[in-house]
Amino acid sequence: MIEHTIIFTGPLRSGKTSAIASVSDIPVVSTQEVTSDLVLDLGFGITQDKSATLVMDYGCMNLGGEERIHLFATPGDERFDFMWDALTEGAIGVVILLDNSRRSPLKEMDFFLNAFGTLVEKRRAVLGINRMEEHPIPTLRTYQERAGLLEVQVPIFELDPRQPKDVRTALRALLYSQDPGLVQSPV
Ligand SMILES: Nc1nc2c(ncn2[C@@H]2O[C@H](COP(=O)(O)OP(=O)(O)OP(=O)(O)O)[C@@H](O)[C@H]2O)c(=O)[nH]1
Ligand SMILES: [Mg+2]
Repeated sequence: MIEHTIIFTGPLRSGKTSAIASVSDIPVVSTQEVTSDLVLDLGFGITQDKSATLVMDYGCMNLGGEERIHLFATPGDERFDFMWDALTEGAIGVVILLDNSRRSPLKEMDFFLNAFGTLVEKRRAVLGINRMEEHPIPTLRTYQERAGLLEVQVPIFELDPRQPKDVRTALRALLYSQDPGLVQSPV
């Protein structure tokens, strides 16, 4: 069996758990935490009590034959960021999800490109921007210009994590950078 690992990361509520749930062949193994003291900042001063990933989420995709991808989602909360390096070591790539409704998604982009710098340098990262349907600004071009300034080469997509086809597009881009032959597989 050939095993690959792909990480989904990004700020709080950027759709990491949803993305894994969209494409996983198994029910997502989730560590969701629902706490009354967890008040999420949804931007524009709107806050909401909700559940969030506490430690990690796990899903899995069979590519057919003897190949499968393990999918891990980090928590948005940085309390567990010490685990990121260990996860990165075994991963073929990272999907960085950014929430376009946040106040400073470009700053968050900088933060995550830096935190997952080892994969980004090897061009094993893609950026997925969500909530663009309601928040079209910053545009993809702005993100691309920012990436250009930082001298990083990453594919940048509009990505609704609830849509399997959007998540699959991001995964395909990552697999392609790993091995163009893999794109034949039914991701
Ligand atoms: N309208 C809209 N809702 C979205 C989008 N992406 C995610 N959501 C919603 O945002 C909420 C949070 O999504 P999650 O998948 O839990 O986000 P997460 O990144 O795992 O969150 P944490 O684990 O708390 O960091 C869910 O209710 C999603 O359905 C999007 O592109 N558009
Ligand atoms: Mg989550």
